[in-house]
Amino acid sequence: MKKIDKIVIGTHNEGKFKEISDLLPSYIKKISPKKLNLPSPREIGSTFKENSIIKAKFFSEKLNLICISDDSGLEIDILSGAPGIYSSRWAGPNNNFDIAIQKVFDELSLKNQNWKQEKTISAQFVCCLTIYWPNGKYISKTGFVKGKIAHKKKGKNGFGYDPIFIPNNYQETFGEMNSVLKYKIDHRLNAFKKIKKIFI
Ligand code: ITT
Repeated sequence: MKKIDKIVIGTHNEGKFKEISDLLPSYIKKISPKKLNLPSPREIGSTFKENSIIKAKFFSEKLNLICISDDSGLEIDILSGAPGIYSSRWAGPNNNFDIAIQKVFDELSLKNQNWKQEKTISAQFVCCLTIYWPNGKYISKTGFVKGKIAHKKKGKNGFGYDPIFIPNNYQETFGEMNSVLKYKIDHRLNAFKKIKKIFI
């Protein structure tokens, strides 16, 4: 297979763009659809995998280039996996994660008023990465990181739900954690490990 020397990172999310850029070899030229003013496709899939393929196919076809895309989110066990594929949508049209995180707390309180006193609120971050080639070939792989929901927001690092997610075997939230450490244990790395041979 021809070595990949240029790739579209098919996301409008700057946190994801940076993390995926750092996972890829430095010699690969990384292209941002946001910088090209390309809008995102509608995420009409019902799984992370379907939405990840929709994004990768869309940007690959628009630019006639190989694209890697990510569909990801937070699944909370006692909320039956919500927000799940709606993780981004819980933040509303202005992508406000104060709103999304408040919604998580409100939904947990609706389920159980005493959720802070009860046992651990287990959750996981999920990420499906898809690499899509202009000839229509693609590969999709999913990775996870398990953890629990913090009782309040903590930390200013990262993005999205990072301030309320404490990964298993750690005491601090992803929002408090140094990004170098987060990148070594998270769902995106675990998905990437399953496809990285493509880049070797
Ligand atoms: P693109 O579709 O343009 O990639 P998006 O942010 O809308 O950007 P998703 O539809 O995949 O992406 O939504 C994923 C959401 O899940 C994202 O907005 C975050 O809120 C959350 N999320 C995913 N990975 C995360 C991480 O590592 N840390 C914190 N939140 C994360």
